Amino acid sequence: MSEKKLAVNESIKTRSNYLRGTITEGLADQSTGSMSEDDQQLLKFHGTYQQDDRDLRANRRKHRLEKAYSFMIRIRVPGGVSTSEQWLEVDRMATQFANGTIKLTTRQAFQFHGIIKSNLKRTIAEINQTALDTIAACGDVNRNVMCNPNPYLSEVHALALKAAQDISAHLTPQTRAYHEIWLDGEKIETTEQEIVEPIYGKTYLPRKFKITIAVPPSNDVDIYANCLSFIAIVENGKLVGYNVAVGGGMGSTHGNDATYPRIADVIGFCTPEQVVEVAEKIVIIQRDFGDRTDRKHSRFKYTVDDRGADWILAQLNSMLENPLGPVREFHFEDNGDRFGWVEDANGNSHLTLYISGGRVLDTPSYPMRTGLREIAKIHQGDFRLTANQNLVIANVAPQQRAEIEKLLVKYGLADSHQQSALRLNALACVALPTCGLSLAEAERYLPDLLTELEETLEHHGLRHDAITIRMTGCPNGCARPFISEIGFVGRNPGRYNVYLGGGFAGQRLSKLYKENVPGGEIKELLSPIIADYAKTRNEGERFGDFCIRQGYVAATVQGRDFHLNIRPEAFAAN
Ligand code: SRM
Ligand code: SF4
Repeated sequence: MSEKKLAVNESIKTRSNYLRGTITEGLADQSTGSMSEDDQQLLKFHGTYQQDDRDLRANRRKHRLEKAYSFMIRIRVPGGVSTSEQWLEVDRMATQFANGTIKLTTRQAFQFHGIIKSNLKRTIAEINQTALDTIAACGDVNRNVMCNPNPYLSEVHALALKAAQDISAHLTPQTRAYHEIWLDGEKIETTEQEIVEPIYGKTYLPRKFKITIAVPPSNDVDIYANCLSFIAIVENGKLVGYNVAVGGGMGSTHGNDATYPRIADVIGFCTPEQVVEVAEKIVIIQRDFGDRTDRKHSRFKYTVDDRGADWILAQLNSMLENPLGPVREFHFEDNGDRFGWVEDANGNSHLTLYISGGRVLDTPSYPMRTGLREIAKIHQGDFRLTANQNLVIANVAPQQRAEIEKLLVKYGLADSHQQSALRLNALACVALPTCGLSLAEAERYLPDLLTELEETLEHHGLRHDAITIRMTGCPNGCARPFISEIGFVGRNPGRYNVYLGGGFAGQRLSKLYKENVPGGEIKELLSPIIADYAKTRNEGERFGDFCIRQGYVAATVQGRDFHLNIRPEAFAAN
């Protein structure tokens, strides 16, 4: 049998000399705002994507102008924790180099949009001066490691955050290319024999890799959507270790049933001391057994499905000094954020603010960014980015709280979470105008759709009932729509596939309810189901569970079933 050809990206990585490519030369070329195709792939490993403003495409084409190229920069924030000083610097750079906004992502990172090529190197250098970085924020490597954002609430959270930071540091690429290109680091020649990347090797991973740590009962980091997750197990108030979950992921492609979202399998239990070792070995398994021929089949979730979770466990155990133990009991209640103030055992307070779409910006009626800047100037605690695109002003000392509360009122932030439970549990990915892959709007459209749906919910007395609702501009699933109770996924401009039946704690995949629905018809489509829910739900029954019990959709038990048992009416012509 002939060997399958490797994916093009594999040869780009091989030729790149550990991610150098011709990035330095490309940055110096002032004749264009773009970079070469190969370097665009390599730039991702350095934390930046070439994009263009899609709102301007048609006009620029008409005037025979190059696309309006610019770069997105993703800043890694392991566990989502940033200091006030870092917040102020990110805020400054958002004005100086980017489009005046800070994007809080669904993986607890910062993003800048709209950086032009001539500012790229300086921006990345200045990010590094703040003790943050962008390496491995994107690319075929381990990405930003997530962790529940409220570590001060207990000793366990603090330990989980430390574990996330340790994993992140251990799996950061070792190549000096990053320092050479962006930080004017000295070029050190390496010999053929030297091991530059002890974990990744020359061709890194077949595809992106994602890790998270959760402390039950909160699954606010969506462990079931990650390649590898650790679930903290607490016995008698003490962290005794972590359950290990493998093979979660969201990305899929419309019309290609070989691609599908997948819920992670919980395969065993490790001690706190084993966490970094387990992460390293799982990454090595994916490095060696992941599919490098087809990038649509190269995520770890497919390695897990192709070989079986039992095989992954056996392989892992053969590589560990001590094998994993049996899975311990755990329970997740939800995957949302807890808004408002909470106080911890030390007397410090933490305030979770609702940030629509994770977009921190000023508008005439809501100077949110200015308010956060003024708070950062005096706040002695830190800022925590949540995986639901929200923000925690964390660790506020008792003597500072009144002063911070005054600023919250002054800038309109105090009421940020006075929203319907639907809105507080809603997520939208970036989509247009910056995302080159989006088929429809998400961040710019969801708030209006929520306003329409709120009318229906209020009408049925459901304003305070939490229902998770997520929208993405395409099926890559950046806002994890396939595990929400209601999911909208861009199909065509202005049209969405509507999914129902996801688990309230992110523990179950949804199912297609109706394909290619115009945005303007979504309220009409969902209103009868919402009315039925208000009338006939069981005590405490969640919307996703209800949709399955009432037969609106079949339950999706595992990723491979995602495209099965869809009602024929779901495909009726629109
Ligand atoms: Fe994502 C690609 C934005 C979280 C699955 N994602 C992209 C790109 C870079 C588009 C591109 O490749 O050209 C988007 C840039 C848009 C822009 O203009 O900023 C993009 N993804 C985002 C963010 C910013 C969405 C947000 O609104 O917060 C999130 C940044 C996270 C971070 O800080 O690292 C983001 N992306 C996710 C998640 C959620 C998660 O990780 O928990 C997923 C689903 C989980 C998963 O990985 O399976 C996700 N993004 C993808 C995929 C599909 C991968 C696949 O398995 O097929 C792509 C496309 C790709 O890789 O080819 C993608
Ligand atoms: Fe872009 Fe699709 Fe991700 Fe949304 S889900 S940010 S449209 S790649």
